[in-house]
Amino acid sequence: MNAFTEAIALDIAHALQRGQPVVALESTLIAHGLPWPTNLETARRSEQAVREAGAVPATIAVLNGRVRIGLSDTELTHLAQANDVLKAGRRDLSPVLARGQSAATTVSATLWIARSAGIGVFATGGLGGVHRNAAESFDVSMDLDELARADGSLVVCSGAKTVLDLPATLEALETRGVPIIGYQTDALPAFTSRTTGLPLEHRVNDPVEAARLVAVHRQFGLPCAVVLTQQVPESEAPDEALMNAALDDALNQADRLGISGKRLTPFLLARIHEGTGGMSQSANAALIVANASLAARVAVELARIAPNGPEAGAG
Ligand code: PSU
Ligand code: MN
Repeated sequence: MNAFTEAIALDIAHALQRGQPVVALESTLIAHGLPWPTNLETARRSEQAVREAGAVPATIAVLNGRVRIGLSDTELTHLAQANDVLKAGRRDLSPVLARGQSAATTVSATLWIARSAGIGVFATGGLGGVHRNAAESFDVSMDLDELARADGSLVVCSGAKTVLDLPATLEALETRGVPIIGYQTDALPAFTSRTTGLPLEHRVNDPVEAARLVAVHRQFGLPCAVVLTQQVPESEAPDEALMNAALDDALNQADRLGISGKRLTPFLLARIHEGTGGMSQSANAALIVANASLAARVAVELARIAPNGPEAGAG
């Protein structure tokens, strides 16, 4: 029992009570990361991928001033279609809740809500991180600080978004002591790009190995999340040259138009989707679904080997 008990859909609450695997999914990529109708399809396919792997999906958002863990299809559709849904990081939660507003939750907000509800496994697309001009703008996503305090959570992603300063993002994770583990890869993936060429020191090759690592991390009580990162499926990776040209163009446009702060990520993603003729968009969708599936497979193993983890409601 906790402050979020009443916000949890029944199937998720039951799974948590019984120590069955649950995977949290974020909603910003639905409301602000992908265009209609790819966003709704991706949200549905992610939930389906979690179910197929034997876990229960828990998509998280704020609707009319209430935290919601587990959404109906009508609610998912609303998030995907409405244009008045805000983007909420952890710092936006209290004002959005107090004013009765609706918001999609980013990695930082979703991770915090999931952990508070006892859900210890979370899947997303690309992490937020250090933006390219951060030395001047100080634009560093609150995702990083939340990862640093999300003790025992597992976050499955495809590295950090290509639009970021990726070497600086890796350094920032190191500073915060957050382990980042390659899943069947030795280098950091960059979202829709399969590799940044930036080496990762740690690697696992299957869900069992990943689950063991997370179980050890939890046993030690380390105060941060574990990040598990895999590449976009090879058949879906867009052409690198096309991607890079679209990215440069998007960054220039953002600079010219003075787009900054929380509008920057959605702006860049939309421009890149346009600039690659939708190729980055289908890659983006594919990696999100693949991450949901991997998170579920690891959650199933975790529930098997460490039945007293946060999934059992102890978190
Ligand atoms: N990755 C995606 N699409 C997204 C995001 C990440 O595939 O929309 C979102 C995530 O919700 C992440 C957020 O937490 O962008 C980071 O935003 P910012 O850079 O404003 O912190
Ligand atoms: Mn930011």
